[in-house]
Amino acid sequence: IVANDTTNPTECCSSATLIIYIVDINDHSPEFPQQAYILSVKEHANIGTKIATVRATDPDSGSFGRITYSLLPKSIRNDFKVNSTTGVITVENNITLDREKRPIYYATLQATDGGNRIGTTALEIVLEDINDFHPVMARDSYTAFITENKDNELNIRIEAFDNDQEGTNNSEIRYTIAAGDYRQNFTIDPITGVLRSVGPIDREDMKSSLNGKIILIVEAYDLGIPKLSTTVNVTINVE
Ligand SMILES: [Ca+2]
Ligand SMILES: [Ca+2]
Ligand SMILES: [Ca+2]
Ligand SMILES: [Ca+2]
Repeated sequence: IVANDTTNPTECCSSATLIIYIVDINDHSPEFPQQAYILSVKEHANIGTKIATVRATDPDSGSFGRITYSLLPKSIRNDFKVNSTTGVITVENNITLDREKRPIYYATLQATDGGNRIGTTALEIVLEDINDFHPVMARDSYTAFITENKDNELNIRIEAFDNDQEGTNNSEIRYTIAAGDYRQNFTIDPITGVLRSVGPIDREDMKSSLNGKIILIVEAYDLGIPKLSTTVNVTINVE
């Protein structure tokens, strides 16, 4: 600023330097780099397990650029948590995060600056399967009748189911004969569960205490790590 109270254009004046401060206004909302994020975490992961860090930016200064994070809807906060200052998303409840009940969660991550301007991004949180289901037999027990001295007479299918994710090792089942007298006289197809007799069985050769009854214990196990299994009794009456 120059002040001049003479008509002399030179050596006339006094001057002062004026610094103008531009006062920031809150003209930016927080912004996330992506409109949506697909995140994943193992089902039943421990409380506090870190899933991801999702942060927004806001170029305003001071509190107008200071971001607070929150998850919406409120009900999602029973299962997941976001650190309000860091944007780190973690597991909040390891029991309810159950892929067999609900495999995918949808949430909105909201960023709010100190002037209440808001930015949001969509979260899709996918639960990864763990092997937490045992195979379950289709029946409590199996009974079959075969005639002695006849070849390859037995042909029954043992069947089990597994609730873990379809098409993965966690639900893929194999069958085996785990125990039983005369088990060497039988085979089971490990994949189809079809149980067959191998060669004839002579009832008179069997231990009399068995009373013509052979009990095989068939095991069904999945291919998860660690594997889980179940067994069923198969009673074969030799007549
Ligand atoms: Ca702002
Ligand atoms: Ca589960
Ligand atoms: Ca599972
Ligand atoms: Ca399983």
